[in-house]
Amino acid sequence: VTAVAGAVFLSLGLASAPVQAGNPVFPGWYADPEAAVFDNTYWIFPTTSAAYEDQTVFDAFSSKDLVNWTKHPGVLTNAAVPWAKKAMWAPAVVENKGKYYFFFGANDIQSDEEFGGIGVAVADKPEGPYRDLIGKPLVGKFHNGAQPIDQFVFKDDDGTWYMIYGGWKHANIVKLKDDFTAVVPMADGTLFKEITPAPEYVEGSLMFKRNGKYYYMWSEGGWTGPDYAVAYAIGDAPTGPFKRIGKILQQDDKIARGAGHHSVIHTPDDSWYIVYHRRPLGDNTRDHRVTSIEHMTFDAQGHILPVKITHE
Ligand code: FUB
Repeated sequence: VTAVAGAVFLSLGLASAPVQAGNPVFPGWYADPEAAVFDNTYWIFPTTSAAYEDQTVFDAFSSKDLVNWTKHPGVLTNAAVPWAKKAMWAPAVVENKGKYYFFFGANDIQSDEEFGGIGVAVADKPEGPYRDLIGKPLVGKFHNGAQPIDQFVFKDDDGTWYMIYGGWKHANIVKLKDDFTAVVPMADGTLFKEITPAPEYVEGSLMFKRNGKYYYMWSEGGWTGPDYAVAYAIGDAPTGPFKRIGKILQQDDKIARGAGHHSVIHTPDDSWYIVYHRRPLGDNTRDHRVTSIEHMTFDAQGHILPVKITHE
C-alpha cells in the first residue's frame, strides 16, 4: 500500500479513487484500534466496546482503500482462550514468519493475586480464527506498578521483537522470544525495563522508528474524560531514555470527545495516518467509543504536527 484514498487505489492497481473515508470509519462501538497492513490490505483490530461485559469477542475490519471496510466477526473469542474468564481488549497484531499473532489484555487484573494479563493467540490468516498460543498470559504480573495491559509489539531493525505495555502510569518493555511463546532476558539479564516516557503517561503505548529515531506515543489524561489525549516522545533506543515533545491529538468540542488510544499506519510512499478512538458528542456512556482515522504529518525537524480530528 501507499497513501490513503487515491494513492492507495493506484498502488493496489485499482481503477478509481474515492475521495476520503468518513469518520468514524465503520459503524459500531469499537475502541483501542490496532492498525496493520498485511498483503496490501489494511486491517483494524479494535476492542469491542459496547459494554465491558461484552468484551469477550473481537471483530476485525479489512479494507483495500481505507474507505470501504469489511467486517470479520469474531476473529478471536474467549472460547479460544480458556484462561480468559472476563473481558479481553486492546489488540496488537503482527505477522511473523507467515503466521499472525494477536496479543490482547484479559481479565482486567487489579492486583498481583489475580490471574490475567497479556495473552497471545495465533492464526494462519489475519482474519483468524485465532487460538490461544501458550495457555497462560505472557505477562501476568504488575512488576513495578505497570498494569499488564495495552501492549504494543515492535520489531526493531536488527530483528529483535519487543513488547511495550503498561497501564496505571507505568510502562515497561520486554524482549519476546522469536516465536512469541515467552518473554526472554535482555542483554543485561533483566526480564523487563521500565521505560515510562513522561510523568503524564497513562496507557496505550506505541512505538515506531523514523529517520533513526524512536518515537514513543501514548495516551494521557483520564480514559473516560475530556483530557484524554495522545502525546509522544523521541529517543535514540527502544529502551529510551525519551524526551516528551507534547500532545498531538485531543478532543474537539465541536466534533467528538476523548480522542486517544491510537495506532499508526506508515505507507510505502511515506504517508502517515493515525487511527484512534473517540466519543460521540452527547453520549456519556462509559464504553461508547468509535474508531476514526486522520492524516499525521511531521515538520522538517521530525516533530509530529498537531492532528485535527474530523468527520471526513
Ligand atoms: O478499552 C479498555 C481500555 O480503555 C484500554 O485498556 C485503555 O487504553 C482505554 O482505551
